[in-house]
Amino acid sequence: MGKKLKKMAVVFAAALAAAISGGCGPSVPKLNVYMWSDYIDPDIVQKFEDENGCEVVISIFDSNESMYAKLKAGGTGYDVILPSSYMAKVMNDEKMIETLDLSKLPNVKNINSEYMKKLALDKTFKYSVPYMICYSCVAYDKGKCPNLPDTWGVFGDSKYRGRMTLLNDYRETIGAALKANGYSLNTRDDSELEKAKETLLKWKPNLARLDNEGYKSGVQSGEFVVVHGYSGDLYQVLEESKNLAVMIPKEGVSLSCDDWVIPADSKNKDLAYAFINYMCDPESAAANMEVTKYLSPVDGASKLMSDENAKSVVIPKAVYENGEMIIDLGEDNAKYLKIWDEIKISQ
Ligand code: SPD
Repeated sequence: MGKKLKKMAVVFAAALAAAISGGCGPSVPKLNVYMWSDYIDPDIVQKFEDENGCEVVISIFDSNESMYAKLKAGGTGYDVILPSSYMAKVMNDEKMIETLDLSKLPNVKNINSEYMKKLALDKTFKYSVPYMICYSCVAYDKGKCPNLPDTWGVFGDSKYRGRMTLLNDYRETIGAALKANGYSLNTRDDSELEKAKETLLKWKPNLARLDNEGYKSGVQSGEFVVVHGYSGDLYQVLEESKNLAVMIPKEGVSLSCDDWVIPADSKNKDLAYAFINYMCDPESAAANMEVTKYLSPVDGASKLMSDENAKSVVIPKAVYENGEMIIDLGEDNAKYLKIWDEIKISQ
């Protein structure tokens, strides 16, 4: 975790302590944001609060599915949520989120038009606004895994048994096994999915666990030597640990984008629009990229970063060439969930 994100954790702890001790003060509007961890510059959040006379309260989820399950179980009170594009589509289909009023989002003009044409799932900002583009790849300990081959097949190598993790994210991890077999990570084909399941059943005994958050400190501390993770999170870790390197499997990786949406039951819609609009400003986007190491689709943002930082968020050409955007599979999603259940219960 970088210095700024550590600072955010301290501020969060202080806010929690104040809340528990019953601290009181002038009441200001609260914007409740539900999003992934280590994923925003705390200084940008502070600037938004100062300029809008409000308090931003950030709650964290660690997967699209846990967020969705929480909302379906009655979780309310959020004003802005940050699902991946394929999950935003599901939420839109199920009328869980607002149809956006673009007159309140003038800064969407800054979103890169090529991104919107080629990769975005919601091409007209009907219900979502893209925030950061992500791919998933592998980080490893260079000392303990010299000459690690650039293939998903490393998860089948029993040499690293008990010291590897795969993401606890069914689209990402089944996607990795599909790619390892040369298939699309959006396949609907039963025999291809069966092959991916067999691959995962072979990999599973080599894993310490399926993990979506702990892999970052785990690979830093040396508990794990090979971890599957989200690109920016891995580059955040690499910045602090010179013994680690990133490997991009040659068979191809997933691409996804996390998109801002406004839940239909938000009580602070105007503030929610203002927040999303603020994140589409090039200065905010540049600051968020510097901290998170993900690539923002906001035009003009990279120019505001140092050359070194701007270079560090560029998505390698090979990722675009071999990568595939995760899309929503509608009813065929059930095929993936069935396999995932079988993988989870297997020993
Ligand atoms: N710190 C988590 C950042 C989340 C990155 N995006 C996840 C995409 C899942 N497909």
